[in-house]
Amino acid sequence: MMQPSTTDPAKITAMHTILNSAGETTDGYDPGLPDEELLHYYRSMKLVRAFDDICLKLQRSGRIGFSIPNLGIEACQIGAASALRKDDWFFPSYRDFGMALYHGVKAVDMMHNMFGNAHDSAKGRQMPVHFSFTDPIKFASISSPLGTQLPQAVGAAHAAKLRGEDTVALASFGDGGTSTLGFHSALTFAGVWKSPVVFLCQNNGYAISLPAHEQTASDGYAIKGMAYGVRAVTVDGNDVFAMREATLEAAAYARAGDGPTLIEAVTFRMGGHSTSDDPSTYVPKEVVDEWAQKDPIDRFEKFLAARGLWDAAKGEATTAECLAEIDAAAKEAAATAPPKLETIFSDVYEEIPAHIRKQGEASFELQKRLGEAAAGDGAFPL
Ligand SMILES: Cc1ncc(C[n+]2csc(CCOP(=O)(O)OP(=O)(O)O)c2C)c(N)n1
Repeated sequence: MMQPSTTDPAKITAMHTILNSAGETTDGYDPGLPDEELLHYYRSMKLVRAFDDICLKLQRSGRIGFSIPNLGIEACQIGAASALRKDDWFFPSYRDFGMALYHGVKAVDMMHNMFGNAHDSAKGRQMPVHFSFTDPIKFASISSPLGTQLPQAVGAAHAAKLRGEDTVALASFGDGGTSTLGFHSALTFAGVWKSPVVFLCQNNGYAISLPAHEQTASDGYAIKGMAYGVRAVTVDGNDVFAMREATLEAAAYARAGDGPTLIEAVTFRMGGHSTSDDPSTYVPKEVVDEWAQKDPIDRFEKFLAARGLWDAAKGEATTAECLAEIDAAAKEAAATAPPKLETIFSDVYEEIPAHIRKQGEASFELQKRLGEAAAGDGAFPL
C-alpha cells in the first residue's frame, strides 16, 4: 500500500495518506478490522487525550511536576502500536505513552509514575512521563536525553536476531532527535547489520520552539534513510490507517530479515512541548488553524460514522468514560504513599558498598530527626 522506495528520493518524500480529513479512504481501502478493534483504536486515542487533559489540571494545581501533551499526534502512536505484537520491543520517546495504553498498560500504572509514588515501576526515581513497563509489553524506560533510545533499539533488535527470534524493535523519536549522534550511529549499524528495527520519526513541526525546517536542510526526514541504505517512507501521521499500514509493512520487512525502515510521520503538535511551554509565542496562529482541520480523531470519527459506529452521543460517552478512567487512576496514585527513603538503594546493588551504606544510614537518621519533605518543597523547575 505504501510503495516505498529506497532509491527514488521523490517517492521517499511523497506523503502517503489513506484516510483523508473527510474520513474517506483512498481507492476503497478497507482496514479489514473487526468493529471492536476499530473502536479500540478510537478509545485509545481518546484515552490519550483524557490523560493529557487531566495531567494538565494536575500540573496546574501543583499535584505533579509536569507532563507532555499529545494533542494532534494520537494517530501516530496508536497506528504504529497497532501494527506491532506484544512480544516486540518498544523504545519510545516521552510523547509515546499512547502506544502503551493501546497495548493494555493500565492508566493507574502511568499515574503512579506521574506522582513518583511507591508503586511507580521506577520507584519514584524518574521524572514524570518517564515510563517503563515490562508487562504486557516491553516498553523500555523513556529517557530525557534525545536519541539515546535509537542505538538501544538496534542493540535489542540485533540480539533478538542473533537468538533467532522474529521480534522487531520500534525506536520512536521526534524531528529534533534526528540531530543526535544516536540517530546516525543507530541508522549506520541497523543498515549494515540489517537489524529488525522500525525507526519512527514523528515530525510534529517543532523541537520545542525550533521549526522542523530549521532542524535540517534536507527534504524532510525520511530521505535521511537513503544515505544509510535504510528503506524509508513518508506517511501522514494524522492518519491512523496510513500509520498502521506503514508500520505493518516495515515490521514484516524486518521480520523477513530484510532490515530496518525509517518512517517519517508528518504530524503536528497542537499543544505545548510540555506543560511549561507556551507555543503561542512561536507557532503562527494560521498554522494551528490549518492543522486543526486535519485532526486525527475527527477524521477517524467521520470514518466510524460512515460505518454506523459513531455519532455525537457515542463521542461524548467515550470522552466521559475515558476521563472517568483517568480521573480514578489519578486519585488512586495520589492516595498512594511515596517510596520509603530506605528503598533508595533497592535494585541498585547486589551488595551495597560500605561507603554507600554509611551515607544511606546518615540520611535515614537525618530523616528521622527532621521528618519527611512536605509537598511543595523543592518545586519542579521544568
Ligand atoms: C541530547 C539532548 N539535547 C537537547 C535536549 C533538550 N530537549 C528536550 S526536548 C527537546 C526537543 C525535542 O524535539 P523533538 O525531537 O522534535 O521531539 P518532540 O518534543 O517534538 O516530540 C530538546 C531540544 C535533550 N533532552 N537531549
